[in-house]
Amino acid sequence: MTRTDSPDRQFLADYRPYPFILEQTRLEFTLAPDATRVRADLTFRPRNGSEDLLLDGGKNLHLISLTIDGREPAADQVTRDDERLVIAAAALPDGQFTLATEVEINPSANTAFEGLYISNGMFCTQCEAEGFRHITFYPDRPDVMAPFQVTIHSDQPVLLSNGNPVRQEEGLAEWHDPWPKPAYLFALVAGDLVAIEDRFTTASGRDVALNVWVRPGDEDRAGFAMESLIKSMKWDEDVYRREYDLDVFNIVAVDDFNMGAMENKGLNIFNSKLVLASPETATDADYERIESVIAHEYFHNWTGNRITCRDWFQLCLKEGLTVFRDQQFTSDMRSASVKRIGDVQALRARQFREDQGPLAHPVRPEEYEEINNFYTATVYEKGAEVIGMLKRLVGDDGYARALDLYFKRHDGEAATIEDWLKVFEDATGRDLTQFKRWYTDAGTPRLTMRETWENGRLTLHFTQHTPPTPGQNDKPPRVIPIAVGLIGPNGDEIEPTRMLEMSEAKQEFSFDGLGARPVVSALRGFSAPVILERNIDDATRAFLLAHDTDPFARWEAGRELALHALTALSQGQEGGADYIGAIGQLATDEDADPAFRALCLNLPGEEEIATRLYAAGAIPDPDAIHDARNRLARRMAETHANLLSAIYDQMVVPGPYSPDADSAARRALRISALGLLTRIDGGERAEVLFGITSNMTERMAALICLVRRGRGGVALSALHDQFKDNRLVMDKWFTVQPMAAPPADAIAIARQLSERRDFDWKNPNRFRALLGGLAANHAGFHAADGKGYDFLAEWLMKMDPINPQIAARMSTAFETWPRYDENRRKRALAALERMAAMKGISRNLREMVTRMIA
Ligand code: 0A1
Ligand code: ZN
Repeated sequence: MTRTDSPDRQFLADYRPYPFILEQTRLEFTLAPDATRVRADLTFRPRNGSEDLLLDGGKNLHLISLTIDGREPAADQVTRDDERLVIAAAALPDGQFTLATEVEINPSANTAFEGLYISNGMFCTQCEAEGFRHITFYPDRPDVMAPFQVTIHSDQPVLLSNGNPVRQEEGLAEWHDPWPKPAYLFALVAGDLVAIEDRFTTASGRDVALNVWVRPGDEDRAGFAMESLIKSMKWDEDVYRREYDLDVFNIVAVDDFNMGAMENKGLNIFNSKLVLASPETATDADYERIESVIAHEYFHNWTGNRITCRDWFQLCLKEGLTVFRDQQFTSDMRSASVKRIGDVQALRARQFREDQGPLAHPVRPEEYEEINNFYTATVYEKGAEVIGMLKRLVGDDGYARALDLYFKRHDGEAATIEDWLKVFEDATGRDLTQFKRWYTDAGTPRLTMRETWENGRLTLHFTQHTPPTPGQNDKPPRVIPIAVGLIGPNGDEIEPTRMLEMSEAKQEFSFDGLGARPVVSALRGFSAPVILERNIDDATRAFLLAHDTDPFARWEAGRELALHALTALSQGQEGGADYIGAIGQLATDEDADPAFRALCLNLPGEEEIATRLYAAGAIPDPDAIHDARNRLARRMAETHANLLSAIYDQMVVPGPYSPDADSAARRALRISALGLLTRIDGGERAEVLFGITSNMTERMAALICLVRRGRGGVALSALHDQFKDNRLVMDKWFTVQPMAAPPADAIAIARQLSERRDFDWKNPNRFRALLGGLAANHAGFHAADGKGYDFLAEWLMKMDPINPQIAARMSTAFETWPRYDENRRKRALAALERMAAMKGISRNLREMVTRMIA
């Protein structure tokens, strides 16, 4: 590793099982905002021989008492430092014993939202990855699993924890979770909440009570979350044969939450933005996201909870698989091809970007300083892609057999990637030694394809190469599934999809007996997360955009055309004619799904263009890219004005709003047309639409168009007046202004917004809304004078002492700094160095900035 060594660094190679078995965990909470008492009774048994008992627990735990089987150990047998408590082996009985501790903690002082904290007067917890150690002394590691018995004393009306309720009375509740679990899956909620209720009967007849808990007044926005939960439960039974295993399933929405949601056993806790939705406040994208995250957290019940991770290096074991499952679910609920294209776009925007820069790491990292910094697109989204490839290689039946074996063999265990690959080997007989490189080697492989044609034989010549990433220079070839089809000159498919398996650095595949030279449709369905480089002209791309039967490959052909035009335009060359022509045809193709047509009409974003230029060896110029994109959009609008206007009128969705996929698809196409038309109509349509529509999808779309044209004032005030008391809508209001502003105004706008009283920056959603909005304005954030970098760094340094996770997460806006010109690089580096030098910097932010500077 090129990074500086640190005493905090953890290594996969150092794994050792915990020397004790934890047989039972009993917790008793007496809740008070400033002084909560936590009593823990932990029954241990030594695994073998006598060792010291190490318990995680930091400075925030005020120890009141500690006994072993009821007796206090001698003072010199218990030692403490900033991170743990150690009980000397000599103080421990030979066999089973119970350690009882009582600590006092202060939830109202917990601004980092890790452990037990208070959000809007409600007690709640977040324990993944290492939050439980802020609640009590405990072996806070995922391979230590135990059944939990929890008692809560509190005057809050609703008291929840994991498992099944065993006692509920005024001021007291008792919960029992029979399924052994690690501490990171513990949860507690106490507050003034109301539930919307439903029930679900599992395939084997278990009657499960379902509740979505929200603050009074929010009940009418929780129905969609409940519907999504029921669909998820049914789907996991139908597709994976997985049933729910408790009598209740609770979901709670909280306003202060660092991430999206959390899969605590039987008590999922959600960021309220992923639960609450109504047509007036949520967009189609919000609805789709809610449906998929509810599914994701529910699916964790089997992939994460029943089978968990041995250690945090194995995070992708539960996250890659659960993302893969939620993607399958959404494909089944909505349009599979549109979902696939969306997932590839997200992967390229976030994961390829990560792989291209200083934060690149393997899907299964081998070292870290702060595990919270590894909840990344690589672990999640690339982790899911790797499973998709595995499924392609072993086939659907092989995958089903392997998964059945996985659940059977590892239920109740804390497993590893080796265990995961072994079930595939055992179930299918396939050797996965080479495949494992997808888990251990970072970086996006570059795949090149060249064609030769001779006497009715088409040969595809492939090479693969993975560029170096931090700490990994040489990467041997890996197995790559390449889905290929052939299209005849008349546009008919002559060879349906075939899966080629590449395993060497260089390899050829031939197709014989062909009458005329076909056009190759390669990497269909994005069969592997690689960058495919092929020499192909715009006319052939336009042909594929018109004829390819694989929706991904078809979309990709259009994307490539657009990117080709945009990179040329941004470098002062001509381009775009083929793309504009081909898009006109596709936009009028009434047989194509409107959502697909919308995807094809949307130009690649500026960040994507920059990534493409950098990958091709150029230095991206953010202002030139912004300009090129504007010019191409304007030309598209001018060329197809009538067509776009017809689409805009035709795609009105009649009747009351419904978030279903078909209606959303029509709105998506209508909005794409609006975005282009706004380039030439001065914003007239957007203004009218904003005034008359009542759904947030169209209102936001119109607002973005107006802000982009510098005409957002009236609409922004109207939205503010109507929704100033709705946090989630106000978050959108804070995002859209810096995000869609003309780049030259973005920083001033962000600064002005940051000075408002309602910029409640300690709320993670609000902070992300404003700073994330600015970072999403590519040319604005990367302003040549470095003001964007300075502004973000200033806020990260302010946030770090309050909430290090959020500061570290948002610092990834800097990860692309090495790709820009020298002036920008110098300014970004100066901002990073300022942060690195900050006194008292958190481990979270320190690790991120050090990796980015290295
Ligand atoms: N396991 C959750 C994500 C999550 C991770 C960390 C958290 O706090 C640091 C919170 C949530 C998921 O995959 O949804
Ligand atoms: Zn997850």
